[in-house]
Amino acid sequence: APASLLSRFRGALVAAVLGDCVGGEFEGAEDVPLDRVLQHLSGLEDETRGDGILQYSDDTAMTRCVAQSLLTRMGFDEQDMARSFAKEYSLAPGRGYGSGVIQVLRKLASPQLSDVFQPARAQFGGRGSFGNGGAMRAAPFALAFRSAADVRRYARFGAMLTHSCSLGYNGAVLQALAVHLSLQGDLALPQKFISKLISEMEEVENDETSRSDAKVLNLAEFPYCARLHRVKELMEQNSVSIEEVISELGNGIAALESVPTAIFCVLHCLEPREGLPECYGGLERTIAYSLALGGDTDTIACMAGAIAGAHYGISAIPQSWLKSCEGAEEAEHLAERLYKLYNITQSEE
Ligand code: R7I
Ligand code: MG
Ligand code: MG
Repeated sequence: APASLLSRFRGALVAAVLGDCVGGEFEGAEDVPLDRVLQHLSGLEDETRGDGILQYSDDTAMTRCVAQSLLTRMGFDEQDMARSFAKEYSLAPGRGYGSGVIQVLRKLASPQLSDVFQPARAQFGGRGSFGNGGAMRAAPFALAFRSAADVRRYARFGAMLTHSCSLGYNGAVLQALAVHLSLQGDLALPQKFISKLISEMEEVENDETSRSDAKVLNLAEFPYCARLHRVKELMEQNSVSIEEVISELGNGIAALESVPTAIFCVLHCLEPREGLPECYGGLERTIAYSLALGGDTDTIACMAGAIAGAHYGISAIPQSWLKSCEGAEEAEHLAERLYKLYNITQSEE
């Protein structure tokens, strides 16, 4: 039976934390043999293992801020969300934040700041960051707003607090939309799922700023749509190597090189795959496969985890994995509160 909506809400936020926590081990690694990934994951099941809990990173820290702000303000409030990011950073600066975003988070802490979007605009010579820091924390927007239009609008503003380059915030929009569709059960028809995302992103990328950023950065027109078309092509191939995925889609810290990749991980792992244990379900496959790509593993596994968790639901996540992850219980609690908010808010569609 398909998972209930509440189970999907829980699954989305909890599997995101799982991906972040287990992905930290391989962040920045170039070659990650599948053996090492499976060893790392089976180590989580070992009760006698003495290495304790896996800490979450900035991905989860900022996702919690987004969820908490949406809950306390019962919607999007840029001032509150900005303050929440700044406070979280000042309390725990050592969670592995991107080297550029730290400057933004410091500026957001200033009580004199009136335009909370200004510090992000000053990044990287005035064009803004194209890192995946907006996308990695985008899942809660899909749990707070019912309509695709609202998910798009607020995921964009939420990302713009730190990422003012269109490649940065459009990546967040894509990630939030992927979670939104997955919550609706759309992954039951994978081809339709990817086609819907492409047509959404055709609208999103059809604005002057996105078009000119793509040009300035020497990218194809409609860069996210182009990557999503590659995802579609890879889905139609009989077999796909890790190397092909990395060269076609990327595994880097830029949103363009990680959000479509995370989406591919979920789609690819809907079916059993060679090299992955037969006892694994789809969610376990998705997490393991994300880590095996190397590169920005915590973030790709976090984003793939959110999309997959929204599809399979909470019961697909092994308890033995979760018990090693810092913040998993808190994520479940936030998901339950967002579910209540979702059910009292009227749909605008
Ligand atoms: O995007 P951001 O929050 O970083 C998120 C990543 C995730 O992998 C987390 O797990 C954590 O490890 O960091 O932080 P930013 O500093 O905005 O962007 C990340 C990096 O992308 C920067 O430090 C730059 O190396 C690169 N980058 C850019 N480089 C050149 N020009 C981002 N934007 C630009 C740019 O415009
Ligand atoms: Mg991180
Ligand atoms: Mg990362």
